[in-house]
Amino acid sequence: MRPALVFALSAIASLFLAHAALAQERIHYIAADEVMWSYAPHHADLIAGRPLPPLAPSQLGWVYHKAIYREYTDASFTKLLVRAAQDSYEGLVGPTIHAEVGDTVTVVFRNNTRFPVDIAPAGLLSRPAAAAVSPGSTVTYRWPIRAADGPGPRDGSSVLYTYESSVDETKDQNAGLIGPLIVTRSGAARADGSPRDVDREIIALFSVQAEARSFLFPRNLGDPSVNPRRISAKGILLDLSNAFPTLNGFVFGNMPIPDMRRGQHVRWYLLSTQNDLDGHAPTWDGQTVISQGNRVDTVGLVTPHQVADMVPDDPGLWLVVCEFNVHLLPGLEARYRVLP
Ligand SMILES: [Cu+2]
Repeated sequence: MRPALVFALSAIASLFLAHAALAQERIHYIAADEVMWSYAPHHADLIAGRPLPPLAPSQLGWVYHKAIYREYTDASFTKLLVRAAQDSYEGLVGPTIHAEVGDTVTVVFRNNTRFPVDIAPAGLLSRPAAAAVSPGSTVTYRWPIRAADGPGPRDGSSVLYTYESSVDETKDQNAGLIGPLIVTRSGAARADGSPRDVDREIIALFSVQAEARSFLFPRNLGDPSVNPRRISAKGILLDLSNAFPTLNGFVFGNMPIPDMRRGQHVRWYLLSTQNDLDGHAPTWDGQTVISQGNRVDTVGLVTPHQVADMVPDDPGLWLVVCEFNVHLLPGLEARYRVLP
C-alpha cells in the first residue's frame, strides 16, 4: 500500500475510534419502590397561608401508598442514592437520566413493589419492548440513544422524554411511576450528560394523580392509616374523587422551593402524565421563557414532555402554577426563588 493511502486510512480509523470512545454507557440502578406519599407534608396551604381545604366527601386524605422510581448506588439495591438538597423539589418524580446522542443508557431495574411493573422510555426512536417484571425480580434494559432521538435543528442543546411503567400505563402512572430522560446533542454535553450551555435544570411534572386509578388504590382503601373514615369503593365516583393536580407530587405550595440565580440559563423540563384529566398550562410569575422559539409566560403542555428556557432577571420568590382553574384551585401551585 502506498504510504499516503496508509496514512489516510489510519487517520480515518483513529477518527472513528476517537468518536467511538466518546460514546458512553450510562448505568443507573433504579427500583420501583412502594412509599407513603404526602401531597402536603406541611399540612397547610403555604401560598395562601391557611389550613388545607377540608376533605372532599370521598377523599381518603392527603397521604397515600404510592409506587415511585428511586435510584440506588449499585446492583445490590441496598443503598439509596440520596438526592441533593437543591433537587429535593423533584418529589415523586423518578431520577433524571441524562444521555448524549450516541450513548447507551443501561438501566438495572428492580421491582420492589408487589405488582408487575417495568421501566420503558416513551418517545425514543428505538422503544424497546418491555415485559412486565414480576415482584422482587431484577432486569437490565439497554436503550441506545440515536441521532433521531436528539435535538432537532430548532431545538436547544437538549430535549426531554419520559420513562414510565408500561404494564398498565394508567394504573402505573397514577401510582407515580414516571421520570425524565434528557437527551443532549452530540458534542454539547458535560461528562454527566447534561447540556454544557445550561446552568440549572429544573424538572417539573404537571400531573393529575388520580388515586382511584392507581394499582395501589385497593391497598389505600383498606389501610385505616390512609382511610381513617373507612370510605368504601362503592361510595366513590372512581375517576374524579381522590384526584390531585400536582407539581412533582405536591399541592398548595408544599413543593420544596428550587433556587436559581439571576442571569443563569435555566432550562425547565416540563413533563406531564397522560390522563384525560391532564393537559396543563404551566405559567410563571416574574419571568418569561422561550419555548419552541416563542417568548411566552405560559406554555401549552398537551404533550408529555416539553422544554422552556428562562434567564431570570427579577430576584424574588415567584409562583409557578397551572393556569387552568380546574387544576390551580385544587392546588397545582408551587414556588421558585431567583437569587440576586
Ligand atoms: Cu393543569
